[in-house]
Amino acid sequence: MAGNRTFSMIKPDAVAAGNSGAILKMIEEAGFRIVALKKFKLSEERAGQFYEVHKERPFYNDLKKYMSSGFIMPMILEKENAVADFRKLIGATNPANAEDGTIRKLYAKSIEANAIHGSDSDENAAIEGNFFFSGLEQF
Ligand code: DGI
Repeated sequence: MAGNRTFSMIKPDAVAAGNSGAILKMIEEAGFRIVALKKFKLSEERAGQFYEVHKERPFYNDLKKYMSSGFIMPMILEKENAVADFRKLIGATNPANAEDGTIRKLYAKSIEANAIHGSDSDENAAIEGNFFFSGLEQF
């Protein structure tokens, strides 16, 4: 067994800044296997679906606009203890609070444009992976 899986997505600010390669390198060097990966733009509607849990929050409209403002790179990752280890690698939601050496500390621009997403539970990892990838793409 190669471990379990999490879902991640490099966000528009980091792709636009040319940091996707450096971020993928950090992910691989931290021991994650990239199971599936693609790059495209989300519509505002699809971005809103992805962040539906936040639909009552004051930042929801801005978040939808931001997440559809440029290319994103969704991916499925595999490693022992994938969800928790990946959250550690990316750091706190607000980069001002992220620890040194984390992806968000290095590359995030703000609490909204925070470079990368990482699922917060095994259940959400499966839901979010299925949102972006068909079963055929998840071997
Ligand atoms: O799981 P996380 O991405 O670390 O954080 P989350 O699930 O609480 O929030 C999802 C995204 O929503 C987060 O990556 C950026 C955005 N967000 C969260 N809190 C705020 C926010 N955006 C703004 N503008 N203000 C916030 O307080």
